[in-house]
Amino acid sequence: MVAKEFEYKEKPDVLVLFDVDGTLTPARLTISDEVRNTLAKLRKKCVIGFVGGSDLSKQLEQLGPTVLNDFDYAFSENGLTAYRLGEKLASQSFINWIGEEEYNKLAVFVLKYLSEIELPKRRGTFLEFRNGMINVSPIGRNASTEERNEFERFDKEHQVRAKFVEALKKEFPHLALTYSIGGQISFDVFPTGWDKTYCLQHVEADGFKEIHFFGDKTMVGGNDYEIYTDSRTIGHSVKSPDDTVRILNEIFELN
Ligand code: M1P
Repeated sequence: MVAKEFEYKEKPDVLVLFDVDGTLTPARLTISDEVRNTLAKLRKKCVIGFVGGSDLSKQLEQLGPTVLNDFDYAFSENGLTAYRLGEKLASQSFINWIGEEEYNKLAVFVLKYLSEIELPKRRGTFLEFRNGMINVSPIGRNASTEERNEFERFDKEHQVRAKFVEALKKEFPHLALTYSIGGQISFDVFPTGWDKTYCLQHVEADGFKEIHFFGDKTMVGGNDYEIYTDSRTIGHSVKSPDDTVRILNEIFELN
């Protein structure tokens, strides 16, 4: 049965979910008017939501201050922070899952490892503590856009993040953690299973007949892979926000 709140739409039993970086916006940058207008047209037809790895403060910067009103569903940190029609839904937390003692060991290892590796530049905020995960960045989250691009090139050559992840797996084999390199300068660490498929439990009660997912990191190891290949979704792999708009116009006949 279709939820009452969505009855006004043309296709109230169709949900379209979007990754943020590389799908709705260029990496870490803001949404264009073209994407915004396309989403507004789509929302008249279907139920729409975003599911990002970042926390809500980043999505407010990227998608705009009215983001909770512009989408039917808003999922930050893979859905560990979740909103439906602007109302917050109940969710779990990383710290409750891992416990203070193990988290302390993990944080100490991360900070020690970071202090010992060779890097051309270091900025600030190397370990970001979020509700549903931690985010680890060798250069630091305070890096500028130019510094991000520099780090990304350096990392391609030296595999800083991949080596770091291997060291963490070796040190903490008893923890069921997933390490996800989804962006340019960092990687996310969260309990296995708390990938983007986590958000799907929040939409179950609305009984959608079709759930579309659009993402750019859909390859194995990318942070869209699990939800893109999940049997509950119809996955669309995109190369850029322009590509997203093109496919939406084709499938949902928005023009
Ligand atoms: O949304 C993808 C990733 O975006 C950011 O990554 P980075 O800062 O490395 O470009 C982070 O917010 C990360 O958590 C997120 O998965």
